Amino acid sequence: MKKSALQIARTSYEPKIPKILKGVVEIQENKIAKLNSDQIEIKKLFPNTYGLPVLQFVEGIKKHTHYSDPINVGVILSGGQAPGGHNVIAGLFDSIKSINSSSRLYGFLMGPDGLINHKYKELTKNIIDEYRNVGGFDIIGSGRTKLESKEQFDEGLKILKKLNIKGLVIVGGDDSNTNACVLAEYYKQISANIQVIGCPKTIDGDLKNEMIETSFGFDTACKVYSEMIGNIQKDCNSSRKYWHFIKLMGRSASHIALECALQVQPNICIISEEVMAKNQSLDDIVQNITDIIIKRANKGYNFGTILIPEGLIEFIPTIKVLINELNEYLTHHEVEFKCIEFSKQRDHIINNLSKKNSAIYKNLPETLSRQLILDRDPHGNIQVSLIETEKLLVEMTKERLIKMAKSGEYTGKFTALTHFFGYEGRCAYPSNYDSNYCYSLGYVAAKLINNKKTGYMSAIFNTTAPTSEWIAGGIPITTMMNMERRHGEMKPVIKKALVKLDGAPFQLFISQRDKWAISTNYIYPGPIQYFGPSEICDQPPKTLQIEKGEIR
Ligand code: FBP
Repeated sequence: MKKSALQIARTSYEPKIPKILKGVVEIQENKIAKLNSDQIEIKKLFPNTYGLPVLQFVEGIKKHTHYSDPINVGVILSGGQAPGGHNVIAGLFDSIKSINSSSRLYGFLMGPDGLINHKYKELTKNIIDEYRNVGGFDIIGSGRTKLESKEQFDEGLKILKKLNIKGLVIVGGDDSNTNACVLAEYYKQISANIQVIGCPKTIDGDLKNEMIETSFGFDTACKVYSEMIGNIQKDCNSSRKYWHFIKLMGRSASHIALECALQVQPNICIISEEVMAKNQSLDDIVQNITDIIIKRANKGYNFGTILIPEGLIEFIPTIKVLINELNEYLTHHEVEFKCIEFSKQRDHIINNLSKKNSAIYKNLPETLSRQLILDRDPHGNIQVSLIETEKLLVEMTKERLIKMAKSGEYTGKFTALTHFFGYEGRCAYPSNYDSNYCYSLGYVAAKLINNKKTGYMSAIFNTTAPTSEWIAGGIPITTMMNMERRHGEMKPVIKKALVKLDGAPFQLFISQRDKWAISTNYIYPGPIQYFGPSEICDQPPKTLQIEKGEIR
């Protein structure tokens, strides 16, 4: 396979790891500061993995390990791609080899399916070396199958036993780490002697809490999108004739939109969590957009940029209630609904929803109403990447501006272009931050297995400090769980971290946004740099730095 110059250069980059991981470590057990709600139910569902302490690796005097024999480990990449996944695997590989050079690493192919269907490959040094610091999940592929039934767990166990695997690492987002915890609990309950460790992945940035600073891939994806938005801003400030409506990935929370807004200073950035808190309707959102377009037009600026979080539609309170009813209806009438002709599906839904939701659904633009009944993902989530919110907002804005032009309230010129940035960033070459972070996460996962831990998520903290000072450990997954309604049933799931409206990043954004809206204050971040001065190449995400009070 022909390689680009950067690919060659990146595969030989040596990720920096925390100093603590280089020497002899011992494990310190710390108490959990704060627990989520629903603890009684979680305790009942996870009797074997509930109530574990938070772990931190500290300098040790003597080797504190349980396996001196070779240790075989399996790995699964689950869910959407995120830059750095290959480095988790590389860190895992190097770590088990450092324990015993005869240890083996097996990758299950195409996500959890590989475990259930016994499709795997051994990851040898030659294979690993090809993928170091390179984006994508193609070393073993990824998938979204939900690991949830006893039959799946038992099938998995057969192959894990056959390969003499002691530990399984599941690299995934909130749903996949929830599955990792369920699997850990089951294997513990049946004394299978297999440990399960999760790894926090998702570009969406919504797998974070007091103990997980960020999910991997968020940094790189936001840097890629910010570069592209910056380029668009340069273009629109040059030609001064287009409004760019840019939808950004982030299935639920608006972390990506907020991070990009802080990096590029657009004219408008919608934050879904604010829309929900203010109980805004689709019309309110369009009203805000048109107000700014008119103000800019009055200054002669018939151009601008608008960032739209992918998950917006689910945060508009009335639509959220409608989606909940649609989810329940489609779960319980899946077979019947699939038999209905496409042209009749919309009317069928209108006739089967409650009166209030039926009226809301009927009044939605037809394209949106059809997109809301598309297939859910295996975890029961609506696939918001298929909903064209950016186009919907352009249409509604245009309609309103035409009306206002007729009444003489608007005299500007409105030409809009739409973009959706999501897949463009998910497989980018990981930034140095993600390369180092992911390699360390993988390295730690192996150490947790080596110390007989199960039901933990591999964790690295203090990541805005120089890498050598990063702190490493493990977080019990059950501490992140609460009960939520999924597929019409209450299930234990890891709580998604939404943008905190009282948090420093959002507060900084709102203190600046009126200025950014009317005048033109664009920032052009440029492409990710991999080689060069540290202040250009090694910057952590801006939101994280603001959260820690390092940027005000
Ligand atoms: P994960 O939560 O699995 O990391 O995936 C996140 C994401 O990239 C979302 O931002 C997006 O809505 C979704 O995946 C798209 O899913 P798919 O890859 O199945 O099209």
